[in-house]
Amino acid sequence: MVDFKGVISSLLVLTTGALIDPLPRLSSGALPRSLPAAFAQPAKPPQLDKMTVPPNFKVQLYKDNLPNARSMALSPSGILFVGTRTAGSVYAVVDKDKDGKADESYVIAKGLNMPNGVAFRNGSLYVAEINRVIRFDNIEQHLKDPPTPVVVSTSFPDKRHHGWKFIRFGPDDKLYVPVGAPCNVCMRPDPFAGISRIKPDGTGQEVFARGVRNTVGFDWHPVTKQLWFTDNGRDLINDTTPPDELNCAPQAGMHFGFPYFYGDNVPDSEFGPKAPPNLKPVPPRFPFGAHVAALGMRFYTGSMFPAEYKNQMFVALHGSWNSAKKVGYQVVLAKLDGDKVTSVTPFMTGFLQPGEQVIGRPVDVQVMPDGALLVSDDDAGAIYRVTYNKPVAPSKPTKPTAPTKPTAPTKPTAPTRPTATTKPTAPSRPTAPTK
Ligand SMILES: [Ca+2]
Ligand SMILES: [Ca+2]
Repeated sequence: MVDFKGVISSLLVLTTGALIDPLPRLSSGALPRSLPAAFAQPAKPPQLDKMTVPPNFKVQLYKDNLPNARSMALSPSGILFVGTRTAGSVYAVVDKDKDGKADESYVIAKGLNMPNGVAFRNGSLYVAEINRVIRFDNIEQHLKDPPTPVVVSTSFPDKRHHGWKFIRFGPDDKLYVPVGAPCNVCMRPDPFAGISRIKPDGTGQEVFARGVRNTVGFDWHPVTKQLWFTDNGRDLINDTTPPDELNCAPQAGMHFGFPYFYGDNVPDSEFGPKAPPNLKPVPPRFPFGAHVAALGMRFYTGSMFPAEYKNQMFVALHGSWNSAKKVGYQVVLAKLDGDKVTSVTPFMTGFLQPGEQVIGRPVDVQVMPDGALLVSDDDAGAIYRVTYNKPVAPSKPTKPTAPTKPTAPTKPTAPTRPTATTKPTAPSRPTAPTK
């Protein structure tokens, strides 16, 4: 629950780097440029008991009171950095005693312009706002007194529509920075509707992929190192068209269709005819439902979950905002066979309760060093931790019963089978002559 007494006091005292209690405010005491959604509409208390995961998995609370918690990035020392969209803040979350529950959180920055994207490299936290990327150096040692950020790049468009970013460093040590289409559907020049990348110092900006309407989550396959990313389909066709997409970009220079084609290269009624004649868009590897809002995704590289989860994808479906029937609102598991998606099944559900009651909206997922999976929820302002416990309980009892196995030796007593020979005694049936 949001502590409104705490809110009021924090209006006066909270400064950058302070412990969160519970809503960030400008040091002047004024509201940040972007009013936290959780303030205008108090964050919902996380309802763990309503979350459902497969057998032997468990959902616990990693951290609450993180208004508008969105994208996550983990430092090598295990500090979790969390970006926001409407709240304008960036948080650091620390599990000091490594017991799987965060103990401390800090406001690293506030009043930023939709700082949805966070990435970590060589001791520095990179944060993507709408039109720029900034960097907080040696941040792990300065959670309480974060440095003034270094401006890495200011060369991204300032359009707020789909302008918030998910960012990550790729295997090539470049920072991947998408720029969404500044519209529902429209044609715009580079770098709009694409994924750009820059060197860590901000130079060398180039477009890596085109025809991407708005990706808010991507990861590289742990083995093939190919980029996989989600993409949100356009609105205002109908409730079932077009699909959100799970795409793969094994190399630079590919085009993924937008705005000319969607899904399995279905031409958009308005923009399909305007497609460049030689365009060969790459169809999605998997079409999610329309409007599910596929956002954060990661390959599972941990060792806590069963082996079948290794190198498979978790994808957060944030949930629809304009579908007549609410869809999404869950974390799904996308399984691969080679580079083909073979199944997509619910993994964590319960965000959408009966009667279309929304109690949370998953945004991003993060695999922790111990193999647990974190899930951020910008509606509840919380981060959940999903763990797996081997079903040891049932196997133990069987062991004790093992002593009964000696009964197995009774099998050797199978020699009693010779009783089968008693069958021959069946001939004794002829005794039937008793007839
Ligand atoms: Ca702890
Ligand atoms: Ca596409």
